[in-house]
Amino acid sequence: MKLAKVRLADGSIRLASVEDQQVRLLDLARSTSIRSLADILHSENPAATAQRLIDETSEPLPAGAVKFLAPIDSQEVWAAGVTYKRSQVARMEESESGASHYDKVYTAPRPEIFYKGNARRVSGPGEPVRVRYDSSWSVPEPEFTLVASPKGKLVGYTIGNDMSARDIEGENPLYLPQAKVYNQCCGLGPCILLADQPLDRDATKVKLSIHRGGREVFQGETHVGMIVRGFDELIGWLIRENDIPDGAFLLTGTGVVPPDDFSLEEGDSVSIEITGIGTLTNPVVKSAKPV
Ligand code: DO4
Ligand code: MG
Repeated sequence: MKLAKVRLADGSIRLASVEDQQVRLLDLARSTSIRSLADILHSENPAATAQRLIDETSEPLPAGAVKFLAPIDSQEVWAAGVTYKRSQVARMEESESGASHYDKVYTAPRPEIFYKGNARRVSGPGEPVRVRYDSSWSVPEPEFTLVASPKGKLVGYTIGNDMSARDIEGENPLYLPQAKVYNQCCGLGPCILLADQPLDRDATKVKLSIHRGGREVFQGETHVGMIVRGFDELIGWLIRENDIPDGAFLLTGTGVVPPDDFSLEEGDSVSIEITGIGTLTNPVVKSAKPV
């Protein structure tokens, strides 16, 4: 089952299940304990909880009749890095001083995990993602994203865009938080695929397409089977001495890296498609340097 947060034509925000381009609204008033997306995700059986809350009295809506929002409320967003060989190679090329760190972390028992933000920094489908005005080399990072409950249980999957300023990151590894965390630095959505069925990692493709002026200027593809780490392994490291009382999204790293002469520009459109989840598309904004 896929869970989404949607805005209806009357402006109200509702949770919904999505199947075959049909949206079925959930009625939270049917429950005394479920008040939010987090409550569904953190319940014993999220798929059964959502199914129970489907409002059978209302007609299914076509997906085009609602606006999909980022499927997040109180959760934190974290990201793992250098989990694909492609990312290890790209980081070593971009960073003279940091190359050996990227090399080591790819094979070390402890993965790279960093804080990416909260709902305030996240853009849902159709909302802008940002290139920092002080970066001249920025890229999207299309990432298969895990949804973890407060107990560290893997409850779902979604699409994440770990927007990254490669010049700032490459200049000095200590600048990583500034390269990764800023306004509108993360895309999430369009929905959460609940983890109630086993996932075929090799069959789960991650495709990135970037359009400029109506023309595709980059496209690349990988699959989740290329991630060098297990999902439970990554969540295990995330929650080690680090409580996530509201649950968390964990982006699992990028395996698609545009060529080194490519940087996003204002007006570009970034689309990330992941098998079984859908497509997350965001326009890119970049402000002029303030005077
Ligand atoms: O170490 C830099 C960040 C790595 C990253 O974000 C990725 O591999 O996706
Ligand atoms: Mg990344």
